[in-house]
Amino acid sequence: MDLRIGVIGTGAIGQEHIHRLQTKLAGSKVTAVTDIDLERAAVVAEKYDARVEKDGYALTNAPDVDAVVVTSWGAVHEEAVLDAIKAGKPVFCEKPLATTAQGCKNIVEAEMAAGKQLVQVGFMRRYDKGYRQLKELMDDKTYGEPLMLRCTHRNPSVDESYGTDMAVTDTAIHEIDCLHWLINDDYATAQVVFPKQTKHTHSRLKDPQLIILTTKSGINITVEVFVNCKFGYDIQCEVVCEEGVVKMAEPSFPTIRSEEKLYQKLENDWKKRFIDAYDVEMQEWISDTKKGIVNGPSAWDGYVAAVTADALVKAQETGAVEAIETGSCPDFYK
Ligand code: NAI
Ligand code: ISE
Repeated sequence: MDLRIGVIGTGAIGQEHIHRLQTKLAGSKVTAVTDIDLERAAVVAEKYDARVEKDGYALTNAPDVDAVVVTSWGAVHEEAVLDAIKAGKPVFCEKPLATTAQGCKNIVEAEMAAGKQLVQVGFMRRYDKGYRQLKELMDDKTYGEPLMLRCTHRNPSVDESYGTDMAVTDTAIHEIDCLHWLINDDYATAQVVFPKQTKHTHSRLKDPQLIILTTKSGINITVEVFVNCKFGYDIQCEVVCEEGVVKMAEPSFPTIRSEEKLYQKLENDWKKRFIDAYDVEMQEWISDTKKGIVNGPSAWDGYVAAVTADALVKAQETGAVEAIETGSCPDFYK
């Protein structure tokens, strides 16, 4: 039987998820949608043969909604996820789980009190083929222990509303989630260094930034965030291990020989770069939800991401090395 899904927030990523759920993936059906912009919700509902609910609470509690997808603005995620937990319904929430660490903690506590894991956070990198290949090598310790990670997260450009903290909270947040999962370790410290700034940035944005994380076992991680790099969307991850260096595969494009040049295209859009990952993420969530389990990034992972992001934003301001203190992962999430 199809999993009947209700979607809260019919903006950009909400529409993309509804499109993949209704047209690409197996085993689910979007039955209801809602948005504070009810006209937008109505247009989307009509296009995808769903109905409109008046608000998130009504949608979550509707009898023909088995599970909820939250794709509204970050600031209202906490309330929507808590409603789903109260209703005992599985919920997939786009990042961030909540905009504060305390908000994420409230969700963790509510889920533990309910006694069953229901929450998955939309960190899609864990479903990307390149990262999964690296993860297999890390889990098997094929090249020994990881010692250092060198990553880049480059976007061609950002608009004027993007400020210095967003390099952490909106952009590097994907590495923050995916890297501790990749190397099976917990973060210990956070630091941010600002190199010479690009002329393409604006007064409220420091760009580029070098994020430095260390883990409890002493692994050193650097993530270059450069969001006005101009040349394309460029995600790299290299792990230096004891017995070898492993670099994530680049997305594959044909090699072109033309006009005395030999080159390959680079992706320029994060949606295209991770489109397969979003599909796999949602397909696995559907099948795990039907089995009554959560296998993807949990509410605890959402909390870890929020605490780590807070430490990095503090480090942007202080210039110091800041401690990352999440406490230990409750058995409930192990
Ligand atoms: P958007 O602004 O295009 O869409 C958000 C929609 O939510 C809007 O239509 C808005 O009216 C609606 N909304 C706001 N408050 C609501 C409420 N209380 N109830 C119902 N609807 C409400 O934003 P976008 O780009 O779709 O982002 C949505 C979320 O997805 C954000 O948290 C963002 O960080 C996350 N996101 C995740 C990505 C990923 O790679 N995993 C990529 C892009 C966005
Ligand atoms: C955006 O919100 C994303 O989630 C993308 O994956 C990231 O590359 C981009 O920098 C963010 O703005």
